[in-house]
Order: sequence, then structure tokens, then C-alpha cells
Amino acid sequence: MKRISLTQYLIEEQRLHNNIPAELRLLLEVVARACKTISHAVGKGALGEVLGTAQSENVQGEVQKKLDIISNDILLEANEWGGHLAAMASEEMETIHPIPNRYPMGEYLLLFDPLDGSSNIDVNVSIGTIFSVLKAADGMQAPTEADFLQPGSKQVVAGYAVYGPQTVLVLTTGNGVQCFTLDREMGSWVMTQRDMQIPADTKEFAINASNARHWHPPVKRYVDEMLAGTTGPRAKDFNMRWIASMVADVHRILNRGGIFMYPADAREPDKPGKLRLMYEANPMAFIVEQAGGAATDGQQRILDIQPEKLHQRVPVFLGSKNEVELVTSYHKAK
Ligand code: AHM
Ligand code: MG
Repeated sequence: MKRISLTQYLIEEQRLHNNIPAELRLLLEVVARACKTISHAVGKGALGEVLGTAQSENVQGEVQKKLDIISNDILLEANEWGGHLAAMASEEMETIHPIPNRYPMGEYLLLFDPLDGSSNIDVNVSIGTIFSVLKAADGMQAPTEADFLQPGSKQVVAGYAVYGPQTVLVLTTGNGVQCFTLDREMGSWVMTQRDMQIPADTKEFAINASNARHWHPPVKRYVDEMLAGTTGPRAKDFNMRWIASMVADVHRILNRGGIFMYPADAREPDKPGKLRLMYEANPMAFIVEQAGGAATDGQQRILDIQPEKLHQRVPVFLGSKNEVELVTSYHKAK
């Protein structure tokens, strides 16, 4: 079977389909290269002295792992000088990172969760990088946080890498979802799946069930009905998976369907869920919708949410369309 590289795919998107400008293509190549570098660091593990905790906390008060910081630095350094970006924002940085004056300024904004699934770093379980690209407003001079506060429907690209048994890169430019596998010997990304599609129905769900006692009634009802099996209202058995790396859970769903949930719960009314809108929910929602799935916060489409803060959190329900619609309808019926 003839396989094409990421570069060839992106050039075809630019030239044949007129779907991405050259600047965006080059930006994506840089992000993909940075993911390759992170994959290499992850693969070294203890031998590279990259495991364990750093002596710092991020803006959300979470203790940072060494790999959180290393991955953030790799993405910043790789993307600073290319001339395609105006600024970057990261889950690991308090505020935005404008492109330094010594480099030309481009028209795109890059957002990332440099190392998703941090709790899995030290135990050799799949982790990843999530990224999202927005276009800066025309004529923008000095980028500010406000320039980033665009709804997810404005994303021009979203993608993630999974550092697992294989390293894969999954991305959408708004024209379907493609998966590339890193050929470690050649150092190149090779397309291994074209136009990924999430089945509308599923018998698999993903949620951190240890929080069940805090769930709001619509989530509790939805999960209880699945757990009731063949004699319950859903009249079928469901299976559960929870990797605790969103990238890996979403990757499974893109491959064989399922629903992923990280709901708000009764503990912290001011903190709607754990996941961040700009770095996790929006890029994953864009990818999932492009693969025929759905993504809501329980009430509305995630991509329609107007962000108010860079580090805003949202409840997340995404994956197989019919399941996401069902749990969303339970929220609306409440
Ligand atoms: P992180 O970006 O700090 O790694 O946190 C996000 C991760 C997701 O990848 C995953 O779905 C979730 O946190 C797991 O949370 P929990 O530990 O509550 O199960
Ligand atoms: Mg994360």
C-alpha cells in the first residue's frame, strides 16, 4: 500500500483543495516537529531524567511534572521563530506568550496543552499533546489575551499527538480527520488512517467513576441506565474504559466509538469540570465533529461557547453522536 507523508498531505490540502494557506501548512509542520521531539523525550523516560515532579505549580495550582515543563519549552522554542505566529497560549503558562520582537510576526495564534495526561507520565501509560490554531484579527498589532477568546468554531486547525505504543498525530484542517504514525527509523509522519469516522452508536463509555457521589442528576441517570445492562432502559450491556489521558481516551473513541465524559459536579460550583475549554475541549470537539461525532457541555455545542477566560474550564461530553445527544437531552430535561 502506498502511503503518503504528512508533508505531502498538507501540500495536497494547500494546492489541490485550497483548504489551507502555505503559512498554515508551515506552522503545522513545525508543531508536528515539536511533537516528534516531545515523543523522543517521553521515550527516554528515566534514562533521559525526564520523569518526576518539578519544583513548581502551574496557573491552576497543579504541581507540574518535569515533562510538562520540557514539553511546553519544546513547543515554545520550535514555534517562536518561524514567522507564522503572533502569539501562543498554554495550559502551563499564566498568560499569553507573544512572539519576541526579534522574529517576524505572523497572523496565527497557537494554543496547546503540551503534555496531557500528566498523572500517567511516571507509570509508562499513554500521554499526549493537544493543540489548536486560531487566526488573529486582521490588523492586530500587539496580541493580548482577548485575541484568543474566540469560540471553538473559529479554529482553523486542531490536533493531538499520542505518545503510546506508537506515536500518532491526529489532525483536522476542517476537511475530515487524518491520522499519521511516526516512523521512528525515518523520523517522518506517515498517513495511516484517512477520514476517521466515529460510529453514531456505541456500547462503551469513559468517565472517572470515583466521582459518582458528586455527579449531578442528569449524569447519574445516564450512567445508571448504562450500568443497568440488558434489563435496564437501554436494554444492552455497556463496557467502561478510563485511561485518565484525554488524548488516549479520545483516540480510542475515534477508532471504535464511545462516549467520553468529564462533567461538572457538586463539589465546586464555580469550577465547571476539570478540563479546559481552550486547550482540551475545543480542539477535541473540532476533531470529534469532523469525524461525525458530537461534543457538548451538557447544554450546548462546545464549539459555540464564547470563552470568557483563557484558562476557563467546561464540562465535556463527546464522542458517538447518539450517546452525546442522549446525555445532553437529560441535562435539558432537568
Ligand atoms: P492534565 O492536562 O493536567 O494532564 O489533566 C487533564 C487530564 C485528562 O487528560 C484526563 O481525561 C483527566 O485529566 C483525568 O482526570 P482524573 O485524574 O480526574 O481522572
Ligand atoms: Mg490536559
